[in-house]
Amino acid sequence: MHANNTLKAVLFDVDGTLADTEQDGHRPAFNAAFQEFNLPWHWDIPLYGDLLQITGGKERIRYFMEQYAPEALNREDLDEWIASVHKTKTRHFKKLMEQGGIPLRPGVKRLIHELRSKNIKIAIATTTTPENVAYLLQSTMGVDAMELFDVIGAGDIVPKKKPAPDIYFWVMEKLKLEPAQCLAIEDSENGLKAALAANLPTLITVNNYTRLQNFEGALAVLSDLGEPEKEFSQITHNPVLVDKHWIDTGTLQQLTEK
Ligand code: XBP
Ligand code: MG
Repeated sequence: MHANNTLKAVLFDVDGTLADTEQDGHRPAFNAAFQEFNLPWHWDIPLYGDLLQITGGKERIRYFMEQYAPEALNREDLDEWIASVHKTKTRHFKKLMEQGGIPLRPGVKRLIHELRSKNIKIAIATTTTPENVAYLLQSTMGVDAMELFDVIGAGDIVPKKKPAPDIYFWVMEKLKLEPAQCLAIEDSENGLKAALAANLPTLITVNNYTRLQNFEGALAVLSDLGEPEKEFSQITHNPVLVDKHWIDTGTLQQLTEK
């Protein structure tokens, strides 16, 4: 094992990776904001799947308008207006998280605590609004959940969102670590592109919106991180994962040594 290849940090994506927030969290929050603004827009489950190709909520609203409501683009205060619709969406997302309807995905909580106990750093690298990260983590892991993370990179902190690698560069700079010392966990093709462009070894856990996407270049593609009582299924095979049924720190270390 090379000294610089020892796993020092795991960088987690949020939406779709920590929890299935897109379909039942962000999507209804966007729809509630549209209603509050008296807009005749409704993002159903399949449409939202298409819109997910655009990362970032404000960017997604703009893209939707370009495709389906171009007349609404003519307003002079367009940027501010989109920002205010999006702010309303964030308020609705908070309410949904407080109701506690969206659990963490299998293995997430266990792995986070295990990494902490082994002194491996943990970080967040997401395009979502920073408040959303707090709402999700606090509703699922308690009021002090944010303190578990060494670095949180979120939202507009870098101008170019995923699939650009910028958020990963930002997080690694804060961690003072090189890509070979880190591992990213993502759920989507856009997320994988961002992580690979930052030279990060990347593990994929898929969800309903992403399972048919292209994950070439990933260390492995799994249903989820797995638990001893709820084992993951493997979608692409990696020799390290033969006879493995859930992801633990040792397995992540082995995956990065490959
Ligand atoms: C997911 C996103 C986000 C969310 C919505 O990013 O693209 O935009 O869909 O959140 P990731 P905001 O998987 O990297 O976390 O409305 O706050 O942008
Ligand atoms: Mg994601």
